Amino acid sequence: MEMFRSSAAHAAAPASPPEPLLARVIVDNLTRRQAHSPEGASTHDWYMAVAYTVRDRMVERWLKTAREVSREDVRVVAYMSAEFLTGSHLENHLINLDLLEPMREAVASLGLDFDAIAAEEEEPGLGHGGLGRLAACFMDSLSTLQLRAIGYGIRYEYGIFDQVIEDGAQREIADRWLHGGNPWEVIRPEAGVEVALGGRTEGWTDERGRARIRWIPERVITGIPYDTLISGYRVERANMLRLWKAEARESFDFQSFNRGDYVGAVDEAITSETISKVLYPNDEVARGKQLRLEQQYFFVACSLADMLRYHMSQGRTLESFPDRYAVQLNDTHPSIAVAELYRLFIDIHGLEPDAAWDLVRRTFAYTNHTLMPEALERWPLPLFRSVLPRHLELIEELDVRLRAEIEARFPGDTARAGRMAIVDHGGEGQVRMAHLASAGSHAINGVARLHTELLERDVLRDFFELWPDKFTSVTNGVTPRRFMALADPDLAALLTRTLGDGWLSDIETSLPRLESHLEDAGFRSEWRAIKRRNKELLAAYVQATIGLELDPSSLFDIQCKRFHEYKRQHLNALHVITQARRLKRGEGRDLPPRTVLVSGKAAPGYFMAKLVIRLLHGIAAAVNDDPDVAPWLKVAFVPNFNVTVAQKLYPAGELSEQISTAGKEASGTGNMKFALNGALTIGTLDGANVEIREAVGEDNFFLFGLTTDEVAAVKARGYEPRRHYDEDRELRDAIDAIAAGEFSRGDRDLYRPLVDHLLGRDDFLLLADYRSYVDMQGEVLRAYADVERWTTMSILNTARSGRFSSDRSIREYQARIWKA
Ligand code: 26W
Repeated sequence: MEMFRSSAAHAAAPASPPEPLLARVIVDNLTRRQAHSPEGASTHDWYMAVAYTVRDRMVERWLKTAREVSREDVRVVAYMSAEFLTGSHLENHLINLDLLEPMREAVASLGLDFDAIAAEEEEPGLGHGGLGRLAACFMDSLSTLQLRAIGYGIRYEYGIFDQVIEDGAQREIADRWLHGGNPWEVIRPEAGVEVALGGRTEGWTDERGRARIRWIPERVITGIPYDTLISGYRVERANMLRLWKAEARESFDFQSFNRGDYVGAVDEAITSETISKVLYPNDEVARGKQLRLEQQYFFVACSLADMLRYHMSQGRTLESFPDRYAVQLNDTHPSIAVAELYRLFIDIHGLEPDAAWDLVRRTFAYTNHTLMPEALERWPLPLFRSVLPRHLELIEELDVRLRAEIEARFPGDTARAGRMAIVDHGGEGQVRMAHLASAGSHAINGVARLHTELLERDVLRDFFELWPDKFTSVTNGVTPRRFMALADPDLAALLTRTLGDGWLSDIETSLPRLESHLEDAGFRSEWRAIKRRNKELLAAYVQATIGLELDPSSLFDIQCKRFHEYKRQHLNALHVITQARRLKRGEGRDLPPRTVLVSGKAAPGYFMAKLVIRLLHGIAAAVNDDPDVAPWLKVAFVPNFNVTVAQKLYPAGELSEQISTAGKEASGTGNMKFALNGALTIGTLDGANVEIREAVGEDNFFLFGLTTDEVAAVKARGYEPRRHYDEDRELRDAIDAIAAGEFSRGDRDLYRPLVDHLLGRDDFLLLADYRSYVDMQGEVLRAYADVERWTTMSILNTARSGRFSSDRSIREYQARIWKA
């Protein structure tokens, strides 16, 4: 082992003396924490040793922040989210601590391969997609902007499934991310919380003769917090993520055991632990499952009890709670918090309902992330009553309040009151969580300008008309630390050489300075060379993963996101089929070659989405081995899209596919990551695409498709998708090819559900947007053929996308909602 040769060896180390301390500390951690000598250590042991070394470096910053929070009268942001898609921690912390290079050298000085060590880290897949990743980007920016914050969530034992592709079909594998141990978390058993569930309520009279209600739960479980440090970029502070694990109060029932009822002895433990066992795999579709409601209430109850306990332990008053904590509800998943805090104030702390409600509203703010009706959570009343009987009583009381407020503002408008009620008593009854969140919050925001407009105009129209001042819009953002510096180190190095060392702390003001280098030939050729290298790296990964050789001189056209019909991965497929048929006819061979890469998971129960994944594999099989097509067009499905895979895709992207039906994608954040890495967008005027196009300039954006209003008009007129099929020969050919089994080894039945849907309903207007999309894709290739023009457009996309930093988003939340 290098480490044990005489120190003379080290004298020869590169210019910036490596941190010998680092190497020594790593070996110390290997021996002390992993109980391994360097000789016998596995790469995983070295990873753990390196991880502990980095974690130890940050503990001081964390304790410093905690001390300040306890001493100062600062407001703490509590970000409540059922999902945190953090990605791997090691390299992100090293970027934030400016230790990546020194660590690479220290590890090299031990004769080890840093990348192999870093690859040992299991990515915590504690989320599905956009919402979960946004929460993680926000935590990075909260730390970097040195705002005191706690991220509250669930420590799922099994995160989002791993996707494997078998014969073109997705198969889900359980994500045992914890099996190798997790060096980044610290268990806090002393901060455990007891959470009640089920049961009934009963009245009682308190010492002041007041009629009170108490909750007699059917069962009580324990929540144990696990804390993970969240570092910031080049700052002396760190925040934390407090994720809750469910455990039985009594993890072992000796009486049952002594009675020989061995199953009974651990029964409670098993049932309790299931609450934090697994992340629900479906996104954008609310399935009223009891366990999901219990998961939501569990982490909310733990988190609010944790905040109140700390608040009271500091001798602070309940009245000052909203001044101390700004609680952000990341969609409706944690919105039961509104009723829980109301219950705690009234039932536990004996506050008067009016005072309690005022405190509740001043504490919460609610972010909506979707317009999809099926994604809005509505809990069946019987289920809700059986799990949370006391909360239902309180919510019924809140509905009385709400009705009074509506009556005062819209006298006699019972229809409006009915539409707005939190509890919809129609049929078996439903508890509408978006209504609870809206009523219980002082601020409501959408995640892109168009999205907020649609919220105010449609989904939350009644609430906007009642409380217009509550509504604001905060366009999403992404952290440049992970999605530029970590994912695209060559680009980051060029930006550091060009913009100076501090660019990463404030890309909103630094990136625009790139425009002054637009005419610099050296800068331009480096720009192209970096993109080329990133494409070669991705090509190597694709070769290694699916055994497909890609042409790094071709246009890398990438669509990576969750599979959903509104995201229209099947529109991308229709374009590929059309292109392949043209090439088969010998057309378009004068244009540059294109590589279409698609990546994303489908919810396990989402039949149509899984069918589109199969179709893409069928098309790839047909195209990639066809000598008349493959030299100009190849298709690659990159399996198991997650944060780690995403970090390989964004830097290599040249064309970013953001092709959702206008009015459906709330914002999108992948669109921002691609633009920041110099990719050009082909997209509709949907979500944040609208603002990206405004920022980069319409000449540097490939726009197509119907607008939101045009979509509404087409639907209002009565949409007949078959008309497009009849009138557009290329479209008809493409659909007929699918129906004929060309991508399913002649099986004409496999894709029938998809073809029938497209020709029958086509809810997401693929056929209506097909021609505009295919023609714009032609524009793209013609633009790509002009290397200098493309380089300019690419540089301008990066230079003008600084506003899509999550630092800017957090500054807006801070200024308009939290005022922390
Ligand atoms: C109840 C099941 C469920 C689970 C997750 C319903 C809805 C969700 C999320 C809201 C889905 C989601 O991730 N939405 C995405 O949020 C991103 C961050 O704001 C946006 O950029 C995306 O446009 C939006 O689809």
